[in-house]
Amino acid sequence: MNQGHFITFEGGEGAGKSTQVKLLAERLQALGHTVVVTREPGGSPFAEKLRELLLDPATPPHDALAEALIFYAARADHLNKTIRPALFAGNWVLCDRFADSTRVYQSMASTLPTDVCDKLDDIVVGETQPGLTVVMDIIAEEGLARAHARRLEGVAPVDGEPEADRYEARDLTYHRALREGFLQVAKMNPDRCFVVDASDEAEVIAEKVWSKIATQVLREAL
Ligand code: Z5A
Repeated sequence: MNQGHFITFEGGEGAGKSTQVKLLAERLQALGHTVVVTREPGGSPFAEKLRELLLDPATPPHDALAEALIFYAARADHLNKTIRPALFAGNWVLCDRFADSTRVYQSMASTLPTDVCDKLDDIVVGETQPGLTVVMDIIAEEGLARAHARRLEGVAPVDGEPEADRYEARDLTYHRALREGFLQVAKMNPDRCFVVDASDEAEVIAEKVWSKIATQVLREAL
C-alpha cells in the first residue's frame, strides 16, 4: 500500500515543470518532509540509459508503438527502483512528466491507439497512479521560446547553438496538438488534474500549486 504522496507535473516543452518541481520540493523539505525528485524518461539508472536513446536526435526513425514501449520499459524500471520504494517509505515523490506524457505525445498527438496506451498503463503503472497531476498550460510558441532560451543559457557564442532534442525540434502544429492533448487529459481526469496558467510568474504558479497541495493532498492525509 502507498504511504507517501505521488505528484506529477505535465505539459508541453518549456512550460516550467522542472522549475515548479524544484520550488515545491524546497517548500516541502523546509517543513521537514522527505522528498524524492525524479523525472521521465529517466529516474533510475536503466531508465536514464533509455532516456539518452529516446532524446538523441540521431536515433533512427521508429513508430509510435515502438517508442511507447521504450517509454513504458523505462517507466517499469523507474517505478520499481525509485517511485514505489519511496512511496512505500512514506516519502513525497515529485515527478517531472509521467504516463500522461505518453498518452499525449505517442497517442493523442501521434498514432498509438488509445486502448494500447490503456493496456500498457494497466500492466506497468497499475495502482501506482499519481494523487495529483499539475498540468502546466502555456501556448506552444511561448513554451518553445523558453525552452530555446534555456538551451542557450551558459553556452558561449563560439560553441554555436546546442541541438534541440527529437521532440523540441518538431513543428508548431505538433506542439499545439500537445497542448490540446494535455488539456483533454485534464478534462478526462478532473479529480486528479489541476491546470495552472504557466504563463504567470514562477512564484505565482508556485503559490497556486501550494494552495492545491494544502487543500487537497495534505487535508486528505489528515
Ligand atoms: N516524452 C514523451 O514523448 N513521452 C513520454 O512518455 C515522456 C516524455 C515521459 C523529455 O524531454 C521529452 O520526452 C519531452 C517529451 C518526451 N519532450 N521534449 N522536449 P525533457 O525532459 O528534456 O524536456 P521537457 O520535459 O519538455 O521539459 P523542458 O523543456 O526541460 O521544460 P520544463 O521543465 O517544462 O521547463 P523549465 O526547465 O522549468 O523552464 C524552461 C525555461 O523557462 C527555463 O529557462 C526557466 O528558467 C524558464 N521559466 C520557467 N518557469 C518560468 C516562468 N513562470 N516564467 C518565465 N520563465 C520561466
